[in-house]
Amino acid sequence: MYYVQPMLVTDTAEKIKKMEIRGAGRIARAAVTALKEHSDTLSLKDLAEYRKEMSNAADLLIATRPTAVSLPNAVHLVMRTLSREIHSVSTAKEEFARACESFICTSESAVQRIGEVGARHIRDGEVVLTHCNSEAALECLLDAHRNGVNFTVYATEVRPGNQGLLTIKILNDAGIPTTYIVDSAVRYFMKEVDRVIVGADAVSVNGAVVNKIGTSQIALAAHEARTSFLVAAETYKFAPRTILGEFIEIEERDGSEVLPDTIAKTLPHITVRNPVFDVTPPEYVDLIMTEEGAIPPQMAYIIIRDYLGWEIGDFGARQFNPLTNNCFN
Ligand code: RUB
Repeated sequence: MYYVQPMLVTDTAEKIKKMEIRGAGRIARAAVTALKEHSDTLSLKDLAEYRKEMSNAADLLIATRPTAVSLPNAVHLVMRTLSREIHSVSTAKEEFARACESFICTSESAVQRIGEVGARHIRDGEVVLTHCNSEAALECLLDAHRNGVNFTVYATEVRPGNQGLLTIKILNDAGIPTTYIVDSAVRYFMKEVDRVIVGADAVSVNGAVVNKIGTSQIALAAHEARTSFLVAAETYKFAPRTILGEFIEIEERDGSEVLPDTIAKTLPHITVRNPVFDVTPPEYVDLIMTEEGAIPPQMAYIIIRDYLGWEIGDFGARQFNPLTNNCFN
């Protein structure tokens, strides 16, 4: 039997590329779900062929968006099951399905736990600013609201993808009073803000946070105004390879997302650049809220070593350890 590009894997990869599935946590869960369904539907009997097919599918998914470290981390986390000693395809499939279900469950409960951790930082009467559309950051706001804390929110528009619309819909549905502002108005309003809470696509070993473009400008304005800047990030968004000094690639998308082709073609001397993430240095981050608790950015290495299982000197020799609060442990 030859490799047939699995529909669900290619569909999911396309949706991630086109940002129909977006947000670091959702991307990770969608990729793992596609891999599980692919594995379930394969009818191969030869273990080497099965492993090869799964590895091709994993590569295809990982290649979709370069910045969200949650994607390769999640894929490696489940794929490592297949590098263990296994003697039959049916056992491999069972163990793989179990690892996928475990990852999805762990990832969802991490968001809930981050919500509880983050909600403790939001107090009555406060004004919180959020940027983009982060499940983890929003869960902090929703949890605080469920606990009866009265606060208001500034939510940014998030050009060019307008993810702010998703955010204000969620906040509106929850009944949280929110003011919607354009990205460039952040510094204007910062003096009224008590706390910024954003999500993350990746966190590097030195505690630098990669998140939606504009986040680092918001951090700068928060720093200037002495406003606390909090990041909500599951441990599987921490980037082990940054221990080796590897940089996290910043995705640059097509300029037509910023300036429609119909206009661009009338302006032949104009080039559009569209980086979609930026890096906030650790000096501007007060706390990173993970499912293991809130940590200062300087503790990012501990998360990579103790919760993801990578250590300096270990590269190449080890794979990821299971996440500690794995639903099946
Ligand atoms: C999404 C974004 C989010 C992080 C965290 O960017 O920057 O803040 O992914 O989200 P895009 P979550 O829309 O380009 O994917 O907490 O949901 O994982």
